[in-house]
Amino acid sequence: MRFWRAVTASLLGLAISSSAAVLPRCPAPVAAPALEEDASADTAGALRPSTVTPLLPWPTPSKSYCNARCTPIVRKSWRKLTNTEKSKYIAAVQCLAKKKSISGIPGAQNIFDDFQGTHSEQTPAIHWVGHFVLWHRYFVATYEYYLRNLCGYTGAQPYWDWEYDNASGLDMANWSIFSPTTGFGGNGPYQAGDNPFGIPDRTGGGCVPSGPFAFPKFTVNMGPGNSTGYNPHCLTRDFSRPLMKWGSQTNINWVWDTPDYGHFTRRLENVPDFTIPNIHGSGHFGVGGALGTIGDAFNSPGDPLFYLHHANLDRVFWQWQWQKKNLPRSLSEVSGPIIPFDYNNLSGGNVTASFQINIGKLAPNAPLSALLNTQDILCYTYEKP
Ligand SMILES: [Cu+2]
Repeated sequence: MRFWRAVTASLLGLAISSSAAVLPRCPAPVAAPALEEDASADTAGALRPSTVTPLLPWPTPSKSYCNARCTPIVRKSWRKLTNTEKSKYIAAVQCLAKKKSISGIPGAQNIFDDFQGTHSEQTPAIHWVGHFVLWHRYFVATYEYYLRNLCGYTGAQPYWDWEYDNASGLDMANWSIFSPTTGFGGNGPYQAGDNPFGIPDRTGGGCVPSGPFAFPKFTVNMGPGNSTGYNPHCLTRDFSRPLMKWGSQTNINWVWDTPDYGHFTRRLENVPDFTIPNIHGSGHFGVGGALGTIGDAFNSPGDPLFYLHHANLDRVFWQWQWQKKNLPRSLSEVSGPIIPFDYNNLSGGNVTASFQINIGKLAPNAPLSALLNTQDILCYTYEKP
């Protein structure tokens, strides 16, 4: 695990070496997804209508594409965690927000901020590009690594399957993810404010009033916008129910119904237009609206929910990859523009497998080729929902 040793070195402030990993193809034990039965697990899912049918069956990753040294940790849905597992995850996030910053980003006070600031600095280069989905995969996996190796968390990064919540028939105010006692807290109170993009039916905008990330227990230390100067403020949310509904199984199916990486990743982001659905926008703007932290393109990782939202997008990608008939292709092929929106390559070329992802001082650079397989230098898989 030379690669993660280098990440550990970066944790300790040591020199960072870059990695040029290749896709190993050796048999590996794949952990069977074990489902923990616990009375405290959320049962709202019983309301899920049977009409929601995923287009793709659940994959069984082929052992022949997995690194022999990797016994993957299994990422589970937030609503399936026990209350004890939930509180351990939240405690680890709070712990990360107390660890001394290593990024050198001006306003960053702690490692949680280092992640937010790293995303903020790179926002103009990592969205509507070919590397969007793999940049965010690496970013979330590195966050998971820090939670585990710096804050004693023993689980995997949970995901928020909003398509399930959307299909439950419950109003989003009642979704378990927003519980102030066992979740991330809910909407902020309504506050008038600028809404330059015309987010429909925004209902909040103020500080998240309760739960583990309420001010001043938890502070967002940079932003809004592209400033990474120190500006401590409260976590805000601004629910927009019409935009949250974009996170549906129907829209996931539309993203899945694509022949190759380039078309897949383009559909995942779709276009920045609030009248056209996209599943990436559901978690960001359904929760963040116009004034919420997670709706701020630069500072969205300032809301701890960011990581559960992006883990779900990564799961959608993972399932699509492992369901493709041509696995060598879906574990090696990349495309899409280097310059945002340059889908016709008028300004630059397409990314290639050797294109380097950089997440600043948080981890060594990694080529796209090393991030396509979640059981290579990364080492995780997903539990069946
Ligand atoms: Cu992003």
